[in-house]
Amino acid sequence: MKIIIATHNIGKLQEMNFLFTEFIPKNYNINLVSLNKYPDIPEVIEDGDSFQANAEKKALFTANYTGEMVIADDSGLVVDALNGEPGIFSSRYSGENATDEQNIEKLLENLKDIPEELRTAHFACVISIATPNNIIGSFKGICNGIIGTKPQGDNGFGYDPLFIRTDIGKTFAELPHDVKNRISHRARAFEKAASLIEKNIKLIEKI
Ligand code: ITT
Repeated sequence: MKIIIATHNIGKLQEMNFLFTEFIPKNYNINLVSLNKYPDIPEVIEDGDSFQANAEKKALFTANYTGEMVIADDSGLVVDALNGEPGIFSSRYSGENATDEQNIEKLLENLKDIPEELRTAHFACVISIATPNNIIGSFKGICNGIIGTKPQGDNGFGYDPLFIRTDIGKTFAELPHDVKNRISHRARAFEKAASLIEKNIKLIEKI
């Protein structure tokens, strides 16, 4: 069966694929499809005031447009010394269509006078599940760390090269994919969502 992942972000899609193999039994034969397979779908304006509001808006709109079961993720980096910025604006921190590199540069500039002990932050992720006209559930996960003073590592996406897990002493971008994907905010949210996702797969597949 087909499940739509309501994202254009390839990094998120790869992590979702990993999380499905970790948390959903393999016998369902699921094909995860991103919005890149729907080039004509209108863009969802992410004007909610929380990760949950934006995740639910993306999930419901996409379910209504495609007629399929949808999983949407709204996520971002919450930096304590910046009063929670960039937060829900993480993907467009340095402007619309900003690249990861530009966002990283802006974050480093805004934190340049902040000492290490005050560079605490967390990643947050809300995963919402929807079918046409129906939000089935939303689940939040967070992951704590600190913001480094220069980008390190080539794995992952977004702010991964700056986000240091203090217990491991490495950025997310320096960790192998499977290690990040077991401890991340997205993994924590998916873990909570998994049984409801499975229940709906069974309902749709009439298993
Ligand atoms: P979609 O809306 O199409 O899913 P997006 O990248 O715009 O793609 P969001 O609006 O949820 O998605 O913004 C999330 C941003 O937060 C993302 O672009 C990254 O900059 C950052 N982010 C979220 N999760 C991350 C992670 O695991 N590692 C690094 N950065 C992450």
